[in-house]
Amino acid sequence: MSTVIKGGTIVTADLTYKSDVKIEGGIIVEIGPDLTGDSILDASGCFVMPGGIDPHVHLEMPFMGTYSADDFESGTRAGLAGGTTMVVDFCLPDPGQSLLEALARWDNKASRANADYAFHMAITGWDQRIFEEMETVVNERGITSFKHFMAYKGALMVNDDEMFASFQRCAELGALPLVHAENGDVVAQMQAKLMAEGNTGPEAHAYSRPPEVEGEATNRAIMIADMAGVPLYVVHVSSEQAHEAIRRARQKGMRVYGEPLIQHLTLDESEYFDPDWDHAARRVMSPPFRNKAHQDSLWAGLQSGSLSVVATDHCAFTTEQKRFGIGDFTKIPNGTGGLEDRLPMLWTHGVMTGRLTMNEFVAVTSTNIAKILNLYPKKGAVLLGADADLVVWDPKLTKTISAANQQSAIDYNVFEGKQVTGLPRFTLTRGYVAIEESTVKTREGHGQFVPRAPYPAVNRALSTWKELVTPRKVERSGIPASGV
Ligand code: DUC
Ligand code: ZN
Ligand code: ZN
Ligand code: ZN
Repeated sequence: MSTVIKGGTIVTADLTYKSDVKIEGGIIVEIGPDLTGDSILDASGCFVMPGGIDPHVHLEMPFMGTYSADDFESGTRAGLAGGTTMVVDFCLPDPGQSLLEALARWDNKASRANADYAFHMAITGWDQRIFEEMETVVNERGITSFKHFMAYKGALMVNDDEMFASFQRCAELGALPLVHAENGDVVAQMQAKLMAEGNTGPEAHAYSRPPEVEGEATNRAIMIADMAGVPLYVVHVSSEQAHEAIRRARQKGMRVYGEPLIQHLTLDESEYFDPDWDHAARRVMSPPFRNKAHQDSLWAGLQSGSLSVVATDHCAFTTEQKRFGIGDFTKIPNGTGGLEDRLPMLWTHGVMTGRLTMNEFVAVTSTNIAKILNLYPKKGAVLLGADADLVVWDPKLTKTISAANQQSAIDYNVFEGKQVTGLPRFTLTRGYVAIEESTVKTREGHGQFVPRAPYPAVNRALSTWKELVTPRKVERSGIPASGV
């Protein structure tokens, strides 16, 4: 059985050209004019692009005393409805739990996915067993990226010594460290002070995590990565301070990648001052939304290439869950949705406004992260032999975003009421048409785990950007006697 996507214009990170695409056995087998096949998908007036890859989601995540409400089934369904064909979730071991035991739990949860997925492994402590298990995680499980939380003191946070040890291990294994860069010690103090002063509402969340805590941690993580001789990926870059640190590192020749979120690009801090407690609490995430100047900085970063990827940090909680934090903003579960809306919002606010070209849109939603995570060209490409994870994008389709017609399991949407132009006519996951305009035909369990190869030690181009210093001992003829 073959399928031909007919009459569309292919848009990749590099090229825009008219061509048909033929799919068989879940992969792209032919690209060219006038192709024939067993079934035809009409792409006239549409752009045929690599499906979106969201490298930052938390599905059914145990966090802040509860679980995020979208699981791998509803989360990947939401993704497909919005043109996203692959997600990368964070495997989060419980305190003291073996990485491999945690992975077994994640394998089980993810078996319900409607689209392909990979994992990052979180490092939330440090000991000999973790050091040893990291090798198995990389070489036997194909998980080649490790996440470090510099915030969430007393829970997920790692200290600098743990982070440095893990970064060095990543360098040895050809793996990529990721950081959530906020200074968790400073945040904890700010939270305590705000609460003591009676600032208990969701607006205090933003005051407790100013741009400086993000800028400081980003700089620190970059310097520690440089010491370890490893590249670095900074998740949810929300401020000019963090972006500035990344720009400077890249300008010096370091492989540091920055990932802004669609939420930070399009929503601002005024949301936290809404008189409706629920409205504000539903938008509590870390880092918090910022002001217009920070947003402009993030857009500029995407345009100039100093920021590489647009993600969502999809971590959805219901209104009921958000209300755990009534009277104490530090207990509001952190996180918002976004999986279904990332591509339409970025197209509307990026491509339609002229801030991004269509090719840049494909780069930052799919191809760049496929390259960074060593998934390319299986994912993120319209090439012969690539997986047929494709979106047939209709630039004329419009809708008003609303919780009333979303796939996500939660009861609201942070983009509620926003009009978007540009939506999938079809979304294909390994050749299977999971979305046909507004008809959802997803298949639970269709999604497969995608293992990744480490970055080879013989070619340290990605693993090391500089020679590490080997300590040189000085032979001395005489050493003074100790003591007096
Ligand atoms: N930030 C969030 O808002 N939610 C999940 C984890 C995170 O770092
Ligand atoms: Zn984070
Ligand atoms: Zn509201
Ligand atoms: Zn996250």
